[in-house]
Amino acid sequence: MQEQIASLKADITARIAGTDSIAALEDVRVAALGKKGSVSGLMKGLGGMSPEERQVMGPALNGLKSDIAGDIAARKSVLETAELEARLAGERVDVSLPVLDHAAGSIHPNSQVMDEIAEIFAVLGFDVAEGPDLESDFHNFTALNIPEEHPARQDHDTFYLSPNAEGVRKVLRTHTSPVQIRTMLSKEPPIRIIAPGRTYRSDSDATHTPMFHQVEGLVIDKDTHLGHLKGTLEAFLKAFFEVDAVTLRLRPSYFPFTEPSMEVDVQCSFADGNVKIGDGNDWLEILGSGMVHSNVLKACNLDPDVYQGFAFGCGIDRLAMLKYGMNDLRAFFDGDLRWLRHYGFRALDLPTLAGGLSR
Ligand code: 2NM
Repeated sequence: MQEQIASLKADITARIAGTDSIAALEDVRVAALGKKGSVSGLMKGLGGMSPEERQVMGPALNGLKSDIAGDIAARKSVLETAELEARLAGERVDVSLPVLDHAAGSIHPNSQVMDEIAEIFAVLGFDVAEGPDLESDFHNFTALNIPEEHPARQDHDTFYLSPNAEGVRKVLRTHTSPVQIRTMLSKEPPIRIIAPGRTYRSDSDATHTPMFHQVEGLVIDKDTHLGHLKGTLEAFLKAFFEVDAVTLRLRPSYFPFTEPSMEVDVQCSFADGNVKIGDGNDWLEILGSGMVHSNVLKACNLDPDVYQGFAFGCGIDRLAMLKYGMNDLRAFFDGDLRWLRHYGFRALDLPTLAGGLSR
């Protein structure tokens, strides 16, 4: 019997060592330790032994069983490591390979303009904030002082999703302002952010697409005033249009989420169909802005007697058209390679203020 155990052990140990996969190892385990396995068969014989025999063979068989279980576990971990390494080797990418033809692709004007804007505002101390495209009614409207039944809800030509089981319907955000709401709800002032991204309104013609891009900005602190707003926008527009000076005109306007609200025009001139930003005898409407409404601050749990701030917003597509002389918004979404190559923003060039934004 002792010899039988020793030879069985040698046999199973050799088979374990010979396995080359987890599946093969499992077969060996079932053949040895499974209900009808060889070791289990020997264990069954214990019942017919004399008490003296059983006292010797019981522990011997239990030792065999636990030795084999240990060997299987050890082999399993070796096989698992080998399988993982083989998979990783198969997925290996050589990131040190040189880019063969990086001029073949180009950056979309919207992405280029977003990179330029992020760079300008980074130098002014602004973080980039992001949020979901699918928003709640609260973040897109209610917290922005646009209550239920407010006409501005219709003005926005909102895309609504079907209500869920609880009757709650989400909206495709009509502006990036919900990102500002989320930021005010989750961060302590001082806050300085820009929120660039996709926005959606049911509107489509030569100057409107149902999905478009916006950038909005928000500053909240204890003594923020209109002077900060004007200075920030002046610095931004000067850097963005790469001119030495811009003249701004602030016209009174109305937004539910700001009070006072103003439209910002920039002085410009038109010559042979080209617009030149900076000076001249014309004005171009370029941004909406204002001081954040006290109702918005309250909705974000900020005390209007302690905190104030300003916000602004504008269309990225429109900024790109003005800066790079594009005349039809629909070309932005055609995916026409000739159009993209014509503007040719190089894939590996990141705009920097020091290096020149657009070169
Ligand atoms: C605009 C114009 C004016 C704006 C306001 C806010 C918030 F969340 F602070 F209330 N975010 N964005 C704002 C203000 C946006 O876009 C034309």
